[in-house]
Amino acid sequence: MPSVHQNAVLGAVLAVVMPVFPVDAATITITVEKLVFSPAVVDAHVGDTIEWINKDVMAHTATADGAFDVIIPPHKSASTIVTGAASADYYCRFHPNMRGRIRINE
Ligand SMILES: [Cu+2]
Repeated sequence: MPSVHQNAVLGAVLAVVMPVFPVDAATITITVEKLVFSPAVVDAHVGDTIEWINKDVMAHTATADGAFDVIIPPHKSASTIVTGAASADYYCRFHPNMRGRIRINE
């Protein structure tokens, strides 16, 4: 039997890989390489998906206090859907010098 903890992890994984996309939503890809978010600034609309692709051998996060906290494992990708609250400057919790910005256009 899966533990409660495993179910919670599975739920989190499914939430990442099977988001419900609005019809006209776009996916905006940000590469994470050598401790840099590239591009550092992206323009997005509410409902868009932001996907970070981590090319480094270490884990990173994309963290905007009070809005989102996405863990990006090494050589993996992770994503979040832009909400109004996600308009933010974000950083990596492990490497606070890593910074990026999502500019939300309603
Ligand atoms: Cu990092």
